[in-house]
Amino acid sequence: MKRIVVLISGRGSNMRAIVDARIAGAEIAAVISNRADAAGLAFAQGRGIATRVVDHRPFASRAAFDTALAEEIDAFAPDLVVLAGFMRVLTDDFVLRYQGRLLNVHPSLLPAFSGLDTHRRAIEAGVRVHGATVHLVTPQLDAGPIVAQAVVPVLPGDDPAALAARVLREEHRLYPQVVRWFVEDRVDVDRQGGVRVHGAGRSEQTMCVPQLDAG
Ligand code: NHR
Ligand code: GAR
Repeated sequence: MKRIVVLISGRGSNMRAIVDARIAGAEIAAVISNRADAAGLAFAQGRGIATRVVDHRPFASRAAFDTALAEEIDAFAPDLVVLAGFMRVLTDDFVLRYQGRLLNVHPSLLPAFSGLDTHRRAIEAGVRVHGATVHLVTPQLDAGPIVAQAVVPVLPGDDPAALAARVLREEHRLYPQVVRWFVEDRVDVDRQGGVRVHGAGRSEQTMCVPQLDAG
């Protein structure tokens, strides 16, 4: 059984998609939030999953917060740590501790629009396609090896909320699938940071969702 710890900060809909995917050979060992009011915590509790809160605010430094967070994580001895809407930048030491088994979903087609407020920035830039990226986390923000991406159109009249909702639907398909690949030990990263998934079709690592005539 592969043990997974999921880190959230809020709604937790990606965490929920991973839980609901009921990935064979995987156990969601814990859901940990840096915010006590994260809606995702109640969902996890309802499913009998252990939850923890490590509030970042009382800590004097990012390093001190990350040390406390790592202690909580390590108590669950995870094989995989999944960032799912987790909103704190992590220190190099934290990232290196989980290197190769730390995943994130980012709401853009990286390397475009790393950082925050991606949907508004995509609309303002006038890009015709946008999407989501699942990547391995490295010390440099949003720059780790890309495992899979999902593409959605930017449609006339989109506001950030409409575009975010279109992207989020694809995150919910993409992220559980990538977690499944890790659980099945099918992911290889080469020295250049290229990611190969054994036995996956091209359309699985590159999800294109044209829906160009959708509302
Ligand atoms: N940490 C490292 N080292 N590398 C990455 O690739 C990381 C990471 C931590 C989080 C998720 C990321 C995203 O997908 C992620 C990737 C938060 C911020 C941020 O600026 C940026 C990127 C991501 C998550 N957070 C503010 C901070 O001061 C706080 C913002 C808030 O609380 O709302 O940490 O986009
Ligand atoms: C998702 O769209 C995720 O990609 C994004 O926040 C949302 C979280 O939703 N992540 C980031 O912006 C990380 N900086 P969720 O809590 O419902 O999964």
